[in-house]
Amino acid sequence: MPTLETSEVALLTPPEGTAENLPDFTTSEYKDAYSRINAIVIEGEQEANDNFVAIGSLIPKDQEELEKLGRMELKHKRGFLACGKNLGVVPDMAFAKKFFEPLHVNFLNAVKEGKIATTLLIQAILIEAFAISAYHVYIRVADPFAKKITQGVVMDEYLHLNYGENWIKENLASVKEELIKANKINLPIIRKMLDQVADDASILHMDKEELMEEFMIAYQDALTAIGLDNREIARMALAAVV
Ligand code: PL3
Ligand code: FE2
Ligand code: FE2
Repeated sequence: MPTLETSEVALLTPPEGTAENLPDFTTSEYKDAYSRINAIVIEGEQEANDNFVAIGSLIPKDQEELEKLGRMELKHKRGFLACGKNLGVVPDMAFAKKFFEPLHVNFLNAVKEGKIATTLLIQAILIEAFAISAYHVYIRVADPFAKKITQGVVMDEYLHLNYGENWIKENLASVKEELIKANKINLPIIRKMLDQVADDASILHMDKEELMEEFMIAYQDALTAIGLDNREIARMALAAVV
C-alpha cells in the first residue's frame, strides 16, 4: 500500500492541468469518442444560429442583434470543424442530429406557437448553459489547438446567455408560468443529453459529475439573474431529478 511518503501517491493524484491529466489525442478510442462529441458541438452551433434567427423573427425590435448572435454561432461551428480536422476526425453528424432532435422539436413548436419565453429558455438558457459548462470542462483537457478555439467560443456564449436572461427578466411577470412549464419539460431532456454524452466525454477525460456541477452553476446563476428567488430556483432545478 502506498504511504504518504511514496511516489505512488503523487502519481495517483497529479495536480490539475498537468500533462498527466491529458488524454492521448492520437488513439483510435479518443478519435472515435471525438467523432461524436465534435459532431454534437458542430450541430449544436449550427442549430444555435438557426434558433437565434427564428427568435429574431418573434422579436422584431431585436432581430438584428439576434442575427448577430447567430453569426457568432456559425463562427463557433467553423472553429469546431477545424478542431476535428486537426485531429483527423470525421464528425458523426447523423448521431448529432438525433442527439438534438427532442429539444429541437420542442423549440420549433414553441416558435410556431409564438412562445418567446419558451424559445429563450431552450436556446439562450438551457443550451447555452450546457455549452458553457461543457466548454469549461473541455478546456481543461483539450488539445492545445482546440483549447485556444474553445476559450474564444466560451466568452461569446455568455453574451447569448445574457440576452435570454435580460429578455426574460424584463418580461418575467407575464411569462413566469410559461417559463416554469417549459422548464419542467425541457430540463429533463438536457439531463438525458448529459447522460448520453457522459461515456464519450469520459474518454476525453471530462468527468460527468463535474459536467453536472458546472451546468447547475451556470443554470442557477441564469435563474438568479432573471430575478427568481431561491425557492423558485430550487423548484425549477428539481425538474432535473425526475
Ligand atoms: C451554443 O452556442 C452551442 C451549443 C452546443 C451544445 C454543446 C453541448 C456540449 C456537449 C459536450 C461537448 C464537450 C466539448 C467538446 C468540444 C469539442
Ligand atoms: Fe456557440
Ligand atoms: Fe451560443
